[in-house]
Amino acid sequence: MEDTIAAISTNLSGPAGIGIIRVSGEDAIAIADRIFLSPYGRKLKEAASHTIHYGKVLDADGRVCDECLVSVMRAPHTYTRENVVEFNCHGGILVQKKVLASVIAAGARPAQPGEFTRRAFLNGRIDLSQAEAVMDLINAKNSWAVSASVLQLSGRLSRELEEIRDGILDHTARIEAALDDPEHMELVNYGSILEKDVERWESQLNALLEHADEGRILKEGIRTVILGRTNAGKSSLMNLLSGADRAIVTDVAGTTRDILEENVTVNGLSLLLMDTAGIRRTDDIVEKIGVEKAWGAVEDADLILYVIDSSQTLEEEDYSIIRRLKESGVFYITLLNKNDLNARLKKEDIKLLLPSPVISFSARTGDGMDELKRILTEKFASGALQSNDQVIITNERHKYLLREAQKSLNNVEKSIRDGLSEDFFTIDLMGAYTSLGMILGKEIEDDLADRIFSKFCMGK
Ligand SMILES: Nc1nc2c(ncn2[C@@H]2O[C@H](COP(=O)(O)OP(=O)(O)OP(=O)(O)O)[C@@H](O)[C@H]2O)c(=O)[nH]1
Ligand SMILES: [Mg+2]
Repeated sequence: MEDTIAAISTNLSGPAGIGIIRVSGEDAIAIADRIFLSPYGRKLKEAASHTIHYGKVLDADGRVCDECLVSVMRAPHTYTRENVVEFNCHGGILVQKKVLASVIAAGARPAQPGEFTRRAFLNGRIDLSQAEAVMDLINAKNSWAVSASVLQLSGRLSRELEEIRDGILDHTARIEAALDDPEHMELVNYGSILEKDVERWESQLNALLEHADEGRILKEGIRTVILGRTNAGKSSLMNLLSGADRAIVTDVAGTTRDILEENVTVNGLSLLLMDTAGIRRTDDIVEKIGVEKAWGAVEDADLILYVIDSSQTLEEEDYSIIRRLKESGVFYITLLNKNDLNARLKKEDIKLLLPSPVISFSARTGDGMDELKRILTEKFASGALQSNDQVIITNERHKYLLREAQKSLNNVEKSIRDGLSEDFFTIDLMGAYTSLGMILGKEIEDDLADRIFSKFCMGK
């Protein structure tokens, strides 16, 4: 924490208009002054905080690397709460690397991934859940995931958990004081007072956990399994939705053998699409494994797209699929594919067998796509995913700790109901206090923070 760190904060995957080299630490401004040449002879150390200055950056030999604008931000009102300097140089990869090398030669150390955010955390500007929200925001794959991360970054989750922790501490302190000094403080009927608060906290945690599945969907995408008989057109649908020749399509039954995954966005909704092997009895050992995998994928799907070739009649395999879909409890949509050919199956035929939306579709012409998109958005946007105000838990670590806290609170309730003595309450109260604190990074071992920040990208 004592040294000054530097990294390229912009994306290095290709040339861009601007590249930013960020420097943070006590000496950031002094280091920047060593390599910054102002046409007006200005020194950055004399610059007011949060101002921006035009000049040249020199390398170790005094040669000009680039022209740039340099922002000077003094502690503590910065991202890291330390002195921060940002070189806004040209966005070429080589230019950025040269400017960074020059900053390093002038005395900074290359930053680790996530080290700026780590400093923001260690300096108390944000808590761990907010730091994690920064990473989620950067990695967000769709607009809902962005909103969820922004909400968490704003500290909504932190405040809710802090309030519960305050309450817990309050009760614990009162119980312990009374146990220490029974002559002056009484605990008559304390269980029933405590119970009301515990119940309220439990329902708060419940609400957070109830939306946690939406969080997974937001983050990873809706796990969407494309299921159907061989040659129904599953891989064609995969290609149509992903807008690319992702999967091999042939008229040979049994073309797809393995599960093929692809992230696609439909009306701002991300789907983790899985194309599977066509369902049929087969002696081919590879295909057999593929069919088993397809059945397996149904187990943890959020959505199933059941593809039927409408130019054919239903066969035994279709009836097993239909049975499985009904049992699965997963939301499914049936696509009567190949509607550009002569139909041998009608919507009504399917609706009788399988209560679900049925769409007349063609993976070849794209007919039915709009209806599919409409149903998808309707189902997920207006149904499950429209909890604008609710803090949505997107992080597995948070989910786990919320459940741990819930268990501890359950134990408190049980102790109260069983009429146990008050010191039993405090043990589990403190259990919940600790679990919630771990979400915020208040009770945490260093190696956990290390692990979390090591997953960050460079320069953040
Ligand atoms: N006419 C017509 N042909 C289609 C349509 N969709 C797919 N096909 C054709 O049907 C054949 C099988 O398509 P695939 O997408 O490979 O079918 P699949 O379900 O992935 O087949 P397997 O991987 O073998 O299970 C190919 O020849 C496609 O060109 C469609 O909407 N209309
Ligand atoms: Mg296929």
